[in-house]
Amino acid sequence: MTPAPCDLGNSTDSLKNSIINHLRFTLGAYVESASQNDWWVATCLAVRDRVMEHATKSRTLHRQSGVRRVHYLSLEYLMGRLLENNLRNSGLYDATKQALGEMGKDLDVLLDSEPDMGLGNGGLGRLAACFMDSLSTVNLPAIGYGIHYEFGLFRQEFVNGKQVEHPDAWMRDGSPWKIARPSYRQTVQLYGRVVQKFDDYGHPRSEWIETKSLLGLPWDIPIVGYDSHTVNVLRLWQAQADEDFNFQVFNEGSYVEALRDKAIAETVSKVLYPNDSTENGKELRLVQQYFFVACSLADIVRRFKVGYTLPWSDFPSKAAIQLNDTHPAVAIPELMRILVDLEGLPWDEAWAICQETFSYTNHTLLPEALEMWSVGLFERVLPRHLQIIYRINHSFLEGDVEAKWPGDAEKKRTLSLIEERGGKYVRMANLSVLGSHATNGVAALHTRLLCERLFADFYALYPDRFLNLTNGITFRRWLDVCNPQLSALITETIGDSWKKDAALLRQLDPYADDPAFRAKYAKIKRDHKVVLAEIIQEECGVTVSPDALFDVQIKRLHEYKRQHLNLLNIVTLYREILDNPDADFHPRVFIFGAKAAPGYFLAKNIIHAINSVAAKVNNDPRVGDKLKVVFLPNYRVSLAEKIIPASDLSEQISTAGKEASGTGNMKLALNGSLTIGTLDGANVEIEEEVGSENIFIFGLTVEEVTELRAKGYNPWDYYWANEKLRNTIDWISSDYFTGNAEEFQPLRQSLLDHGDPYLCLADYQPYVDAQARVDAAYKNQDHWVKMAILNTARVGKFSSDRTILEYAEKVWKLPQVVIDG
Ligand code: BZD
Repeated sequence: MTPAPCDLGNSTDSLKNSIINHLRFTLGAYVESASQNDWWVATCLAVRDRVMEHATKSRTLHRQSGVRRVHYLSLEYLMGRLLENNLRNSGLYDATKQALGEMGKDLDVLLDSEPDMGLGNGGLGRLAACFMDSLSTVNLPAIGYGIHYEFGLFRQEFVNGKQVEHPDAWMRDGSPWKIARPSYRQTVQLYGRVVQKFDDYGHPRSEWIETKSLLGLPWDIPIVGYDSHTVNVLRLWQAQADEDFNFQVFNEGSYVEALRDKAIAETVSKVLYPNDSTENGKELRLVQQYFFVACSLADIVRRFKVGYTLPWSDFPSKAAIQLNDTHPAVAIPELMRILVDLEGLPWDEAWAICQETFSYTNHTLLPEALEMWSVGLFERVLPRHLQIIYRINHSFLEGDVEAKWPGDAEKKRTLSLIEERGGKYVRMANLSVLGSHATNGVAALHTRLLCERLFADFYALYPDRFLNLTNGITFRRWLDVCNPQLSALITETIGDSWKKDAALLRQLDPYADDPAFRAKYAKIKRDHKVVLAEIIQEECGVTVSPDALFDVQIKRLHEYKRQHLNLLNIVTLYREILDNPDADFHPRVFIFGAKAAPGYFLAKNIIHAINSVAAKVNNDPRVGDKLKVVFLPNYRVSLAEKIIPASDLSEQISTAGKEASGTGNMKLALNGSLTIGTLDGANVEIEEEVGSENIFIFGLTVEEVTELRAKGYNPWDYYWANEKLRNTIDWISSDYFTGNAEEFQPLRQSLLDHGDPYLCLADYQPYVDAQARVDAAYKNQDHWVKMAILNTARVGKFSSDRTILEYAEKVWKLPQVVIDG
């Protein structure tokens, strides 16, 4: 008889027992002398035990019922901390807090000691993390696949105002959340060459030979949904050396040589590339992409083959595969290789299966971010995949393209999977569109521009394959976890159903007119500002008043996001305060958080400029409390969770047409921070939801940007026409801020000599005017709070549960499968 597993109850006593057992038997520590880290690990493990039960149940039920599952392929997952989210989602928060309290431990202190799991750069990686939360919450059968990076996104420090990068050893001490699954290890081939062989019937078959191999060890992280028993997993692959490969060398006594190869193999999953908007064409990056894709597809195929013997034509009815941008697009030729070379399917049949299986999300319109691989490099690393891509391309250009535009060489050139100008490159975006049945943009405006511009010819050929799926955020982490006070106020006012149906937040609308509710709402905001002021004091050594307006710009540093436009306004205000000390200006704290890609010179120059202006402004006695500027170092998910609830104003000021969607804009609006923004990305939809009277919109529209460029944009015209602007730029590029007039010449040159590619000068005056409207509005606190409440009440659309349910319905055709408790 199989003995029953021990009882894992959710009571305080049961949790206490589990924590103590883990301290003693897993960690070998005495309760009396256990370290803080021991307590944190033991608590995580106690929670994990309870979660794993549901993970096993979910997996078993999904397998037994034979439902289709979605496989989310992403090179990045920006998970942040997991303990608090898992506690709140699973309903164990109160009991655990009490259990620890009774043992003399403070849960909040433990929560704050957890290192962030920062396996992503920015929006794209965080979106993947929000989606994993929603998939479990709305009971969809899903598996996330990615890379188990040893080092996540670098840790940022400022030295003399300049960014310095350090490695992020997030799991140096291990992580209690991940579980190794050695029995599902996979072997991956790379390099080598292709030969033609013939099978017993005389049919030609390609064989990929003389390859190098690499092992992938999967680590599973359970993903707990809110108030649901579905626990999906995130499966991350770690690269290891294939020991057989080195056996010979090893036996010959070349011990050190053999270990050197092992070290080389392990570099594949060593570190996350820190670029969020330019491709670098590095071989290791391509190897990373193929490594995780090949492991994941082999895993998906393994699961398809276990248990039942279905024809391959049934594969898409069991497995949907979502490509998070083009980074995993090599999955398309990889599935073709599996089906044609290994399984012997006819080409056309295999291609139909591929298109039915894959769908692709585009996250950028920036031309420099579109992924392309040089044909030479691609051929060396993945020779068989290149052949497959050539054949796909040939059938496409001579088939559908020729049929629609007979003899049109120009159409063939733009639609080809191979870019031929200036060297030959594989275009991963074209491959992704062609190999999928659905391509989506991430906000309405972005999707429109994809159809009209980036993929116009593909759209003309296959209009039904394009759709919009506006991004969303998980309201659990971005309200319940990061702002439990506001979450509690909402629940006490309208009940807690909003946590699963965010549209219900609209019920808060009438409370904007209720002075008692407004007072409570305003107090919560102020309390968060007090906490953030302490963090600012600690991190930046700057004293700020919680009564000032907290003006926040948090996102990756990029010219198109225009942190430097924000800086132009700050310097303009600085001068105004000096010129006109008695002006009625409400005190403001400008708060930045941003990492720059280590090789992005101008982005680093902008960080240095902001820090240098901050140093002057913050120490100028003539300014006093009126203006403070702080750049919080090492922006990351756990820091965002502290800044967002304390923010009054949300800076979303990208050049129209450049930000695909943005998701920080949604998090800030949800927490009652009013947006000052351009009509770009999801800002357009935020305005539609909250009402134009509750947002500060300014600047050129996409059409106006196009028009201005067509007629010839010259930033010098704006420079000479606007004295304030001229003085501002001249001042920044003088020696005033650092003692060295050379320091910010790169910034000045970008704005003037290099043509101001993101139109900061054109949008400068409208932005300064919009900021003046903000200042005036903030002076009427009652009205401001009302607007803030209406933002919280009206952004229900931006819940990632809504987004995920749309993917499930329109793209994946997935059933919801409820798991019993
Ligand atoms: O994706 C971002 C977009 O810039 C945002 O507008 C959008 O809201 C989010 C989510 O859809 N894109 C990224 O974050 N991109 C990257 O991080 C990235 C990473 C590696 C290589 C290229 C881009």
